[in-house]
Amino acid sequence: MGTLEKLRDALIEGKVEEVKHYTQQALDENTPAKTILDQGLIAGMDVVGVRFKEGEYFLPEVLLCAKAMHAGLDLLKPLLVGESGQSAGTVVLGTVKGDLHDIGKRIVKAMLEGAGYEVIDIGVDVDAEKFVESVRKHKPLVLGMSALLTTTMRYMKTVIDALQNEGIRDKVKIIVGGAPVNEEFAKSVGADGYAPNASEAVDLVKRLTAA
Ligand code: B1M
Repeated sequence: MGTLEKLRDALIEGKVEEVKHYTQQALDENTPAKTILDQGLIAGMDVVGVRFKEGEYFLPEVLLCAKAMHAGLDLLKPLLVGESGQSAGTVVLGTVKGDLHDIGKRIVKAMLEGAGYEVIDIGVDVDAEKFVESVRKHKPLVLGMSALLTTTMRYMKTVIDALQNEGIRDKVKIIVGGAPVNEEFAKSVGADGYAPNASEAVDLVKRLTAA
C-alpha cells in the first residue's frame, strides 16, 4: 500500500498521530502538497462522509476524523500557502449562521493565501450582522460564504439581503461554496460566483478581481 492510501486509511480511522506521520512521510517522498490533500486527506474525508450518512459512524468518530484532518492540514498549509509577496487584495471568509463546518473553508483560505490574497477568516456560525460589519471594516474585494448543511445554505441570501439593505452590496464581489451549494443556487441568492472546490475558488476570485 502506498503512503497516500495509508494516509487516507489513517484519516478514516481518525488516527491523529498516524495522519501526521503519513502526511510528513508523503512530503518527505516529494509528493506535492495538493496531491496529498486531494488523494490522502480529502479522499479519506469522503469515505467518512459516506459512513456518517449510512449510520456506520456517529458524531464522536466524525469529530476525531476532523481532528486528524486538521492535523494533516496544519503540516500542508505552509506549502499550500507558499511564498507570496505583495497582497493581491483582501478576501473575507466565513461559514454562515447555524453551521459549524470549517474544514473546506480552511482549505479555501490556504489556497487563496497561496495565490497572494490576504484572507480574513471570520469563523463559523457567522450572522448577517457580522458579515456586514466585516465588509465595512476590511473593505474586501471578495466576500466568501461557506455552508455544508442544506438547512444553513439559505442563510447566504439573508446575508446578501442585509448587505443590500445597508447599501454596500455593490462594494464587494460575493462567492459561495460548500458541498450542498451549486451554480444555480448561487445565482438564485444573488451571488457573483460559485466554486465547487478550493482551486476553482482561487480561479473565481482571480476572475472576479481582474481589473
Ligand atoms: Co457534518 N454533515 N454535521 N460534521 N459533516 C455533513 C455536511 C453531511 C453531508 C454528512 C452526511 O450526512 N453525509 C450532513 C449534512 C446533510 C445535509 O445538510 N444535507 C452533516 C450533518 C447532518 C451534520 C450535523 C447536523 C450532525 C448532527 O449533529 N446530527 C452536525 C451539524 C453541526 C452544525 O454545523 N451546526 C454536523 C457536525 C459535524 C462535525 C462537527 C462533527 C464535523 C465538522 C468539523 C469541522 O468542520 N470542524 C462534520 C463533518 C466533518 C462532516 C463531513 C463528514 C465532512 C465535511 C468536510 O469537512 N469535508 C460531511 C460529509 C461530506 O461532506 N461528505 C458532513 C471535507 C472538505 C474538504 O470538503 O467542506 O465540502 P467541503 O469543502 C470543499 C468544497 O465544498 C469547497 O471547497 C472545499 C475544498 O475543496 N468549499 C468552498 C467549501 N466552502 C467553500 C467556500 C467557497 C468555495 C468553495 O467560497 C467561499
